[in-house]
Amino acid sequence: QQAKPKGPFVPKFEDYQKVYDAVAKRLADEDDYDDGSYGPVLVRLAWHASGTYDALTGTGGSNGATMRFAPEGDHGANAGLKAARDFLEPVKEQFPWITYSDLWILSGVCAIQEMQGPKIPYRPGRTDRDVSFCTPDGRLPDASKDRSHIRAIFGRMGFDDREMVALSGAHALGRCHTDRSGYDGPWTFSPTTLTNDYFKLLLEEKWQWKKWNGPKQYEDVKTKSLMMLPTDMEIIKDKTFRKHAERYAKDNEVFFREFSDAVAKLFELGVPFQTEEKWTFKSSFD
Ligand code: DDH
Repeated sequence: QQAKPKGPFVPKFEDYQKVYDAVAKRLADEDDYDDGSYGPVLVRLAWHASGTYDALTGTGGSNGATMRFAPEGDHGANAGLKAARDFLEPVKEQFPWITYSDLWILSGVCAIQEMQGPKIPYRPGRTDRDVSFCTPDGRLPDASKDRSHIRAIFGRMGFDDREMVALSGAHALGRCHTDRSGYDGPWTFSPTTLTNDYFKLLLEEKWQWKKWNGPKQYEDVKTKSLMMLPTDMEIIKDKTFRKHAERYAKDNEVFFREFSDAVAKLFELGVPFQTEEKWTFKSSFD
């Protein structure tokens, strides 16, 4: 008879792949949410956990999962993300050894890959931290603002113009909700599949201000069923941003490569990793 292994359970790649598989299965099963998938809101959870990073002070970022607590969970920018956190609760119960911080980011990676996006390299090592690590409100972007705001917010995290445009391509996914941000509608016709359509539509469609009582947003002239935020429109109004938008609109492979690099960087901001090695999870359709 073999002796039981002693010491604490040290999860390996296979164990994290099992968590990935469980999230992927839930994504496939729970298909009567929004446009048929929790994928977009999971991506947004991982991004809002990471996007609080401030390079100058080293505060914020995905280490800590402090959005679980007020005040951070109640920040206006995080409205609606409880749906994503609640969706992951059964997975956390099934794999109690994983930290919320690692789970949220792993789920963002899973959602991107399961929505046919590029592989996103991942490594674990985030620890959960208490309410005292909550970041102040105002670190995430405000959609009503212009290019100088985009550069200030993403520059604070350590991104350059090219990376800012690549990251914006995430708006191929999901939609705006009037009861969350106040804005309304999806950016693309396939909001549960990652493509470079966000850039194609931005550049190829005609856009006009939507006439309504809500916050200022654009609608496409042809169908009036798509939307762009004021910050989205800055991506083609600014000369440098536009150059990258055109590259991504022309070539989905280039977009996928640079999006993957930028998202992997975003998801690791401020995390004190113990290991160099990054993993690539197998997708459910590999
Ligand atoms: Fe975003 N985003 N985002 N976004 N975002 C919204 C939804 C989604 C901004 C504002 C909004 C990124 C950048 C920006 C996703 C991913 C990413 C909504 C609507 C607003 C408003 C929320 C709601 O009503 O439910 C602004 C401003 C910026 C900016 O760059 C200036 C980035 C970098 C990402 C990323 O993932 C890398 C996703 C996905 C959604 C769809 C969520 C959903 O529930 O559907």
